[in-house]
Amino acid sequence: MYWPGVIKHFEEFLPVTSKTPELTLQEGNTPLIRSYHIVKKIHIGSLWFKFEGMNPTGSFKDRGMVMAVAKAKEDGKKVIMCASTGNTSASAAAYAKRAGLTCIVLIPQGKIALGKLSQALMHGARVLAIRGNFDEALKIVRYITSRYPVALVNSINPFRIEGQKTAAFEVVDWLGDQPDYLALPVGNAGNITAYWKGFKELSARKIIKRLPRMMGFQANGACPLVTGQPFEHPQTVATAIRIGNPASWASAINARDESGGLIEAVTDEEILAAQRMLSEEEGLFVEPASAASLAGVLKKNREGYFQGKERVVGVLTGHGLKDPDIAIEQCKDRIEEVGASSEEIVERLGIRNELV
Ligand code: AN7
Repeated sequence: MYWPGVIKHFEEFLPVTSKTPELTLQEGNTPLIRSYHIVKKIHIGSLWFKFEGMNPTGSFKDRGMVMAVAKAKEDGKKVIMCASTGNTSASAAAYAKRAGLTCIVLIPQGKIALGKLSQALMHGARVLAIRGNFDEALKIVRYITSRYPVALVNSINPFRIEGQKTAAFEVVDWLGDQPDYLALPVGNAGNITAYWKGFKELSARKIIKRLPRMMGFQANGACPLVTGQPFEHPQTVATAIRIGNPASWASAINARDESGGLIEAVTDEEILAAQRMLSEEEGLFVEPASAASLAGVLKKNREGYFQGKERVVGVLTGHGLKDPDIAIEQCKDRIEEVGASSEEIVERLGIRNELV
């Protein structure tokens, strides 16, 4: 079946006018994959993964970006700009080209995953690596975009949230109903804001009867929404969510409280263990930040949080290929070097029963 992308498919829910240019890389319509194996370790009814790494640039950012870039173009802007821990820059760079606009990205030097950097560069964005962190980069982008004719496409741009909320619509479409819990990683807090907005709109239109509880998870070296204080020097292996002062702070807290949910922290070790579990047991390769959803669900399960019948959706925000370094770092010892010889390999594998 033909999929026209999120703007066309969800037109009636989005700020689309007769002047909004057509724009799509056929983002959205990502799979909601049922857990076969990991679910057995958790005291819940069913576990599903919304695999946002299947979007055209490999992360959930494409949903909001297509909307923000289309609106920037509608507004006559020629240049878009963002600060990014990586995925936003990859998405902005791709959609800018698609729309015929120029893209400038500010990234924290040395702290973005290789796959994301390669995307921004290959799509011909102007890439400025600042000697500072994401929060400093965002401050600079806010300053420049408020004074020059450059469109800001970070998630403080409300069109980003509008596009991103379509993920909530798809969860409900695929599941046939709302989940009981939606677990997701939280960095700048645009995504939790967007999902909550999406679910509330479905509820207002009586498409769902109850609202899910939102479970946000930050890395414990970068968990301002948990401590209530900005982190001046956020640190985590999950570079995507290495953010010390989330732009959508208030709306994240609102999503947590209105939904009766929670925002908690998980350790880097828990994040990496969940990342390995997803790839080794379920066949799903995600980047470290994305594994924070599962790490959080496993943590709440250990604490006896679930009753046993809940339907839980974990959002897997970005593809594992985004960050090959951290993946390889964790398992490079497992590569076995052998001679180019059948006998040696049969011997090494310990294969016994010969067919012939
Ligand atoms: C894989 O690209 O902030 O809480 O600049 O890349 O909406 O910020 C990325 C964030 C989760 C957190 N998972 O989402 C950026 C950026 C992945 C991400 C998040 C990000 P928000």
